[in-house]
Amino acid sequence: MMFTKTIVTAAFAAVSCSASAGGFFIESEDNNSMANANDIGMFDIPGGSIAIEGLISEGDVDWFTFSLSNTASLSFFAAFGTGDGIMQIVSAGGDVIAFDDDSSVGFMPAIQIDSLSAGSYYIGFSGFGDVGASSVDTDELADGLGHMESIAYKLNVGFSVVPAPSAMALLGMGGMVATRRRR
Ligand SMILES: [Ca+2]
Ligand SMILES: [Ca+2]
Ligand SMILES: [Ca+2]
Repeated sequence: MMFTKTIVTAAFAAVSCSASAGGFFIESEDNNSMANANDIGMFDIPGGSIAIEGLISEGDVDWFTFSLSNTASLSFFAAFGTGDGIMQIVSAGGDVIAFDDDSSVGFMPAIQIDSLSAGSYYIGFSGFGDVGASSVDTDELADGLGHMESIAYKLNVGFSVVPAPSAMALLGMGGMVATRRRR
């Protein structure tokens, strides 16, 4: 019984207490590797958006990390005036899930990912000349080397989080336990 109670409490906390609505984040150096990534938070139900403000100059790369409480669909896009930026999305294990150079307007990168599993992920923003599309499905991470761009950027992360079946099952179990305890 005690064990069940603990699980119910944890499930409730995951749904109701994590930041999710949205916000604004300013990058902080040194964020030049996954290990030193700026943490932009835990994303939870129902979703929202975060705007990151940052700056890269020649040789700089900016890494950000976030975690998903449940399966989510995400949209990443960078906006800037001049320069040519690129972006990678990387798993916690260091594998490149997605890369983009110019899918948005002009030289701006944009990436959409459907049904990303719960867990931690990384976003790398760098300049054209660093890594390329061939980095997808490898562990070749942006390191800032090889680019000469100077870019003042806004990186927008939009997300819609869908409760995973396991989370729904936990909540359902919580309801059953509560009913039993009232008897
Ligand atoms: Ca920077
Ligand atoms: Ca940096
Ligand atoms: Ca680009």
